[in-house]
Amino acid sequence: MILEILKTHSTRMYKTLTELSSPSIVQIKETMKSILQSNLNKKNIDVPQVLQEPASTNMAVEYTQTKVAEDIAVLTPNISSETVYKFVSGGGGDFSSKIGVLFSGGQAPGGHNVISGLFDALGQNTKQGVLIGFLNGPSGLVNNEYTLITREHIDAYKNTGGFDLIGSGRTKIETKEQFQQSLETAKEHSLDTLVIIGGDDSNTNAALLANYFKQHKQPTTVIGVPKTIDGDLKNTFVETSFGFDTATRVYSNLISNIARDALSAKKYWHFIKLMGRSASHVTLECALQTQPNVTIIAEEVAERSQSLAELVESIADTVIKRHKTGLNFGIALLPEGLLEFIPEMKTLISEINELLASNISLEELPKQLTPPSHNLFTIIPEAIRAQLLLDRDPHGNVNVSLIETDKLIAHMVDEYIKNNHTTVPFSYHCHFLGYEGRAAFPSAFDASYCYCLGKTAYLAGTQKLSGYMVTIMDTTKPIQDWVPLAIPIASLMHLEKRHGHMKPVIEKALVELDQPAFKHFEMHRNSWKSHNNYVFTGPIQYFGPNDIVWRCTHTLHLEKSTK
Ligand code: FBP
Repeated sequence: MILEILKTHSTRMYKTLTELSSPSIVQIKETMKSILQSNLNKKNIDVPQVLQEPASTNMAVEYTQTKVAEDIAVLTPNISSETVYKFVSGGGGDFSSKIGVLFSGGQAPGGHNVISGLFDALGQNTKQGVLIGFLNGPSGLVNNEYTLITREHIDAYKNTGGFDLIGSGRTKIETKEQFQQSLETAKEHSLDTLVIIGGDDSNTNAALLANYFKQHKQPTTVIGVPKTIDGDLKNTFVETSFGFDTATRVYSNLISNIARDALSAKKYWHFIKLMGRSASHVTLECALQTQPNVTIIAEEVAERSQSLAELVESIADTVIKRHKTGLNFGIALLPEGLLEFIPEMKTLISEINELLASNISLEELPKQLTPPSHNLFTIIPEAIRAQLLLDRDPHGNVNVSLIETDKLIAHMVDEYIKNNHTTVPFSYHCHFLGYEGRAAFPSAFDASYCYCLGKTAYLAGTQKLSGYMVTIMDTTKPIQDWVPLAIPIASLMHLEKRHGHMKPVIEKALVELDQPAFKHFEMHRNSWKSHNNYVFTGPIQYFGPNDIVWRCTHTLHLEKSTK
């Protein structure tokens, strides 16, 4: 079938069948697979009834109405529908036969299942279907670099983590040329549907592309899929982004292993920084799963306008109190984005950014800081000061995510104790948990959720819902009761200042302090501080009793059970 497609398909990039295969598929031979991978590749995934049926027997009906902000509607006039759709049996849509798909941004477990769901839906609806994977993120679309996805790929990648089947990237489609080149790629392949699997920025890109395609009469339907381990792409209709469940379970297993080591050795404090570029959802979820002694939630620090010194003192206070009851060890969780939520630190970082932009020398820079920022700069350990000055992001700004917050805080707690409580023994280790969780085999939840998202993306394409994001509601219920939806991406967007310019973006969902997950944590954290209430979660289980294999996150469970 592939050779036939090749003959009829555009030849700009297609050469031979061998060249078409991405290198990774050639490498994945059965002998190279772990026993777990072989079994997971073969594992079936349940879907609700509506996603089992061919697209020709499904239709989208109104679920509810939402709102698109006026300033966003002006910027995206071609995709400003305010109807949220639900997919149900009956009626019938068209079917898409040429679909393009790409990953955008950081890896998140389950991505390959979105592609598997798309592939299976495509195969179920047409024998002539082509699924084109654009390589290494949005740049693959812009530069028309791609591979054809085949049954062989799906059989080797189903239920695996990572994005290595087609790769990912962080290119943003921003310039006129990039939009036009993307349109040319869509036209060249006669794409019926383009599926963009990404986070807030990537889904914003999906909406802007959809708007551009419509404006230029390009009939490709653009659909977004909510991905990010950070968990900050969620709203009334998106209960969770995919990957959050698996990543937090991987981290929780590692945290609880460290906790058990601490409990055995009784001599170390462990400072563990957890990924999550801005929001603290990952840290909060891991705290709920493992019950460590100290957990810092960045959104709370901002709410209380805590200074770095106050934060350090509050952690040292727990160290000292535990020491008084004979416990000279503990576990502290810190979110990756913490520094930007400490008001004085945020000011310091923005002053450094402005000075860096003025091309001032690094020796001169500290002298030009305002007195409060200068004071703060001087109490920060030297290694961290160097990171503040030397590590830059692509825009030339301080690369906050590279700053070793765990070391900064642990070092300052150490200094504080040495200066004020000389008799308290304090030894510490620092850890950063991030990449360990982004490419793990997806949990049963993420595997099913993602496969359903892929199938729903196919349906949304057949219904021509361009500029929509697919999502699944009621995921704490049995799979048969899951509700596949499509929501207008424009309704999630607002204008925000980014690098000095107002841009339409999807607002990141931060941890809300009045919501059930934080409230539950707040209610229990004092007892976790003084006792050893660690919960040892163990690794993710993929086979076995349902109550071990099948769990949703504490965050989702708490949010849904209090509604
Ligand atoms: P996405 O928002 O693209 O899903 O990526 C999230 C993330 O995993 C953050 O938690 C982390 O700060 C960042 O990616 C790391 O980025 P990189 O992979 O470029 O090092």
